[in-house]
Amino acid sequence: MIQKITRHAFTIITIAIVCILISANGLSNSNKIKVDSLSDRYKDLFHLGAAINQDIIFGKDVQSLNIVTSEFNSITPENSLKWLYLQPSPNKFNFIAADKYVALGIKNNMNIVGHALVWHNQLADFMKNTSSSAAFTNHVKNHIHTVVSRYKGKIDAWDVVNEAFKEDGSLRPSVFKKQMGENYIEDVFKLAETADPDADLIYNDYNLYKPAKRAGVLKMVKKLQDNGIKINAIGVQAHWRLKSPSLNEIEQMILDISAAGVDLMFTELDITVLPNPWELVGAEVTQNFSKFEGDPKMDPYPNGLPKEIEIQLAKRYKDIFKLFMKHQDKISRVTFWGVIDQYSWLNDWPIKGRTNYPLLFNREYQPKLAYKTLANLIEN
Ligand code: 9MR
Repeated sequence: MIQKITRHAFTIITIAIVCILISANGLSNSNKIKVDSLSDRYKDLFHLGAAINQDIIFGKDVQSLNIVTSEFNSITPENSLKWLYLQPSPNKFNFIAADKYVALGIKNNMNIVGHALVWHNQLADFMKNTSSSAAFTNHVKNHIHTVVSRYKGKIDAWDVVNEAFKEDGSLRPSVFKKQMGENYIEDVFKLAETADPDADLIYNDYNLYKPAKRAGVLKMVKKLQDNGIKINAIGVQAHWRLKSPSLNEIEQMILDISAAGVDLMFTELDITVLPNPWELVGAEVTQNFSKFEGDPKMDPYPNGLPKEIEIQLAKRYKDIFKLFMKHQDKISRVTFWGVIDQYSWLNDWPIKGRTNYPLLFNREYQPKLAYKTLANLIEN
């Protein structure tokens, strides 16, 4: 009898425990809030991307890689697809990093950007030393054909030409202009289109919020359009500061570019929080700022970002994104130039060895206030 009662009691207790576990589990499931990634939140507005370096591409920086694959839906190679690395000597291509980069984008179903086909920087030395114009042009044809065809149907958009204009809106006297002539931009856009007719073709540059430079670029766009040459978008680099450009300047730029009948992509967004030597010494870009290296006045936050600056940065990102949201019909992508502050190019430019904080993730791979502010701009 006692045995029977004990058996019953045991059964009842077991059933009770199972019920408690089931209901607790149900409760926790119903309480679980799914938190969307940043790119999920903005997915109905525009692609949200990040530029990724070699360590991310090769999976050495796993934490950054995890941020990229979970938070962004577009990638740009920070350096790996530049001419110097793809074709360092004539017709000797190295596709190891580029293949890995493209495979990463495909695996994660991302929008994949190619950066950049024609640029006077990070160009192979042999191109700078080629004396015959015909040979130079053949190298350009070969480069564009080989690289763009290899990733046909895989790379969604190409920065075909990067930084071809001077601040006054005239064509930069680059080696491309010197060797291929005034119409080289048209020629290389045609070459890119032939190699992959379906890829979006972009002209990419900085300081386009400045009217004179923008006017020069938009004149070129019109020339291409008038001649029936495909150009899909203007890439606005957006290496900006806490206080400039003004929101009015940015808005005018958005309106003007859109009115030219091309798409607008913010291709390289970051915001420096450090003092700018140009403000101190004028506006000559080629100026050497090495005299400021190690100057504590120019590197005020080596041990961490003060709260009030972090708040200013978040507010600046918020203001900019509100503008982007207002004009989302004209903007198809916003890409940050990097993932965590530690590896931003802005730690070394325009003064080497500073500690900058321009991005959405800090040196501990944690989302900053700026990230949270942008996430909260859009309801979960
Ligand atoms: O972020 C890139 C940095 O690692 C390179 O050293 C630098 C060389 O010029 O290029 C940086 O990326 C540039 C991009 O390719 C074009 N627009 C300006 C970017 C910042 O300089």
